[in-house]
Amino acid sequence: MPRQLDVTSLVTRARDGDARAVARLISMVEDASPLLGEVAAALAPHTGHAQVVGLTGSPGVGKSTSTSALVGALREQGKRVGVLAVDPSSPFSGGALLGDRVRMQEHATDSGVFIRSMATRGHLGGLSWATPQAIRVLDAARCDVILVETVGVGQSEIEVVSLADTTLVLLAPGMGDGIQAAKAGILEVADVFVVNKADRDGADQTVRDLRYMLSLGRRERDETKWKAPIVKTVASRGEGIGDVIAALDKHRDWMNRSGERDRRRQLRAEAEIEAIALEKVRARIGDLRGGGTLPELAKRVVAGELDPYVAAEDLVDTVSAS
Ligand SMILES: Nc1nc2c(ncn2[C@@H]2O[C@H](COP(=O)(O)OP(=O)(O)OP(=O)(O)O)[C@@H](O)[C@H]2O)c(=O)[nH]1
Ligand SMILES: [Mg+2]
Repeated sequence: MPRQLDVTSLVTRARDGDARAVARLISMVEDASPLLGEVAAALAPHTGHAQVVGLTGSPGVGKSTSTSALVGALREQGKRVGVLAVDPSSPFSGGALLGDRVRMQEHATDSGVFIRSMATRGHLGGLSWATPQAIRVLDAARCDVILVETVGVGQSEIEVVSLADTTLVLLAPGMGDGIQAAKAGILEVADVFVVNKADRDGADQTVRDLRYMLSLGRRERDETKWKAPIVKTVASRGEGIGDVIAALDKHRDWMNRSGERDRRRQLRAEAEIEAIALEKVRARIGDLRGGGTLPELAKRVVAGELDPYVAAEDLVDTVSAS
């Protein structure tokens, strides 16, 4: 790889399905390469086609196993598939996700599948910043479906939801998941519920509990609204995966018909712009520290000449003007 990277040719190669070019572009995103702006510009005209599917749920519920099974089923339909495994708790790419790599091994040599682990801790703004860019890379690389698996830890669940066109929430029997899900507010954001490990005792009870909790939230019967279906699976044996795919297709059609797809994408773009803008503002404030503006303001606050609110206003004005 030459030192001077030709971004345009990288993007062209990624569009032709060159896995190394895809990997390289995602690395540039992850490392916040100085060429990031150029990368984003080169990707932009080629994005907006993929269906982005988020998978979330408690640790060990079967997200990776389901992802792998979904990849297999989508490949049988001839679709090109991208997989992003996002671990917001780890600063190391691949470390905590090693097990996933093993599970994904069967797809490792398939040229129609791109698999990438991302660690987002240490990134300012966590998921909100690097993951959407990685999704753009896979989208531009002509993936029909992009599966984004996130280890469920509170905020990141909500973040992955805002990234996805369709959100799968996974539960398993006997994990007290239903109640946890209700607490996390995840019930409202699920487009499809998957009760995995249906080979275990209590799966039907989990489905009943879930139905009951959903019925509590659905007071008015608005027929135009999407009602998240509940699908039972045994991901480790591939059972029910066809039903999950059918539910995904149905949700995609509804999203297109109802205008919800565009509404979500609009919100997603707004959040993305905001995250990048905040990042830029932070960087500029950092520069001002070096330039003396921030220390100067601080000195005046210490001396009682200025209150910190006025000083902060000053700082924002200086940043906006620069
Ligand atoms: N009995 C049973 N076990 C399953 C099923 N699906 C997955 N498992 C097992 O459950 C364990 C966890 O599965 P994973 O797919 O790694 O779960 P995960 O949600 O990705 O886990 P984290 O990424 O650690 O949050 C593994 O040992 C799987 O083999 C299932 O349908 N039935
Ligand atoms: Mg996993």
